[in-house]
Amino acid sequence: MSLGNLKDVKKIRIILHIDFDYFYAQCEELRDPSLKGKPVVVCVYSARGGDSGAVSTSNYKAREYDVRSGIPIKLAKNKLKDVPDAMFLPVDNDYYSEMSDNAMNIVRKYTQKFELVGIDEAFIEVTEKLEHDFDRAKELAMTLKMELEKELRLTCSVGIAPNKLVAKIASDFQKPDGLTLVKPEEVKPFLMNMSVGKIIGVGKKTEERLNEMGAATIGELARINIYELTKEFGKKNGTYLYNAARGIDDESVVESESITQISRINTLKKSTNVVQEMLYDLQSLCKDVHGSVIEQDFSFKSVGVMLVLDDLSIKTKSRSLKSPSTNQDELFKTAKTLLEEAVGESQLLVRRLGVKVSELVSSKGQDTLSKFMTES
Ligand code: TTP
Ligand code: CA
Repeated sequence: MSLGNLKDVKKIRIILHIDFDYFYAQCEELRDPSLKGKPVVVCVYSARGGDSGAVSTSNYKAREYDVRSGIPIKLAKNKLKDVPDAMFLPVDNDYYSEMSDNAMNIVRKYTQKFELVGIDEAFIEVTEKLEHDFDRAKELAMTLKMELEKELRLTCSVGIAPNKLVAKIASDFQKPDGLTLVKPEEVKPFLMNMSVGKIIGVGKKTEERLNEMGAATIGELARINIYELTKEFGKKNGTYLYNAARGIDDESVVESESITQISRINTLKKSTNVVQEMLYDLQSLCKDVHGSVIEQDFSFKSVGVMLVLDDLSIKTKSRSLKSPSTNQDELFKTAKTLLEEAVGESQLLVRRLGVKVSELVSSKGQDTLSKFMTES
């Protein structure tokens, strides 16, 4: 290999885009496993009452009936009128944020270069960590997917590519539960027949205009010269489209603000509903969470427990403290009270137990709770 080529290899990045499948609806299925197999439609009901409002998302069963994000609830009900087991549920943003925190904390463990781009989406860069090896990136993605499945029972789709643009298109390529690797030499053929609407930032209007210009696919877009594109869309957007058509994108993975919560989950040796039998695990989870809080110079203002019950449904409870704390004993006592309450409210055995702290405050006194960017 010539020195020139070696320099090029060094420049090539490995970026993963992780996108959770039918996220809100998947969270609902986790909380209530009896929903599995039924069409599930998560709805944002408007203040006008009745069925006014729009669909937030739906699971893949509901998508078979063409029920998707953004359509009116009334229309969704109409499409599913002959399906008696179709379920319409209201959004529960706090719960989805909590599931997102849990999921993203797992993703974050894989690299420092982590960028949160939505409640259920993140980019990570692993170029140096994996020494420029795309095959190792595929192994890492499989391990990550397995861990998310094992720890949280969540599925996601992952795209691996030399840049953010292609990684995002790749994660969408084999949904749900997908994994798509696009090596540098595969970028061009991968994009060729893809609709121009797949390019990040190309909405309905731009897509229509591009179609009128004879570019329905990215391959066709690549045949339009830069002058024509900048004339039509302006210098910035025209250049972006010109590069995107060639799979070129230099946007870096911008490390997201610090974490919003710290949590640990354990599978109990034996499922039980006797709090006394869970105290050893609770103590050790609190010790681990506390260790991590101290290591990162945080204090916490909220404590929570999460129980995975024998039917795999999830029960969570959390409580705010009077003031931010760094005290392990306070963490344990609060978690124990929450555990007692949660167990008291459920008939089922507890299979897995989790402890989390949130509303983290850094030692500098800054509130580090960063809000997610939601698309709705
Ligand atoms: P998406 O990732 O766009 O969709 P999704 O996760 O439901 O499905 P997919 O398997 O195709 O990725 O959005 C993430 C969540 O954001 C989604 O679960 C609900 C919410 N959302 C809205 O509330 N309104 C919307 O119009 C969209 C697109 C998403
Ligand atoms: Ca998603």
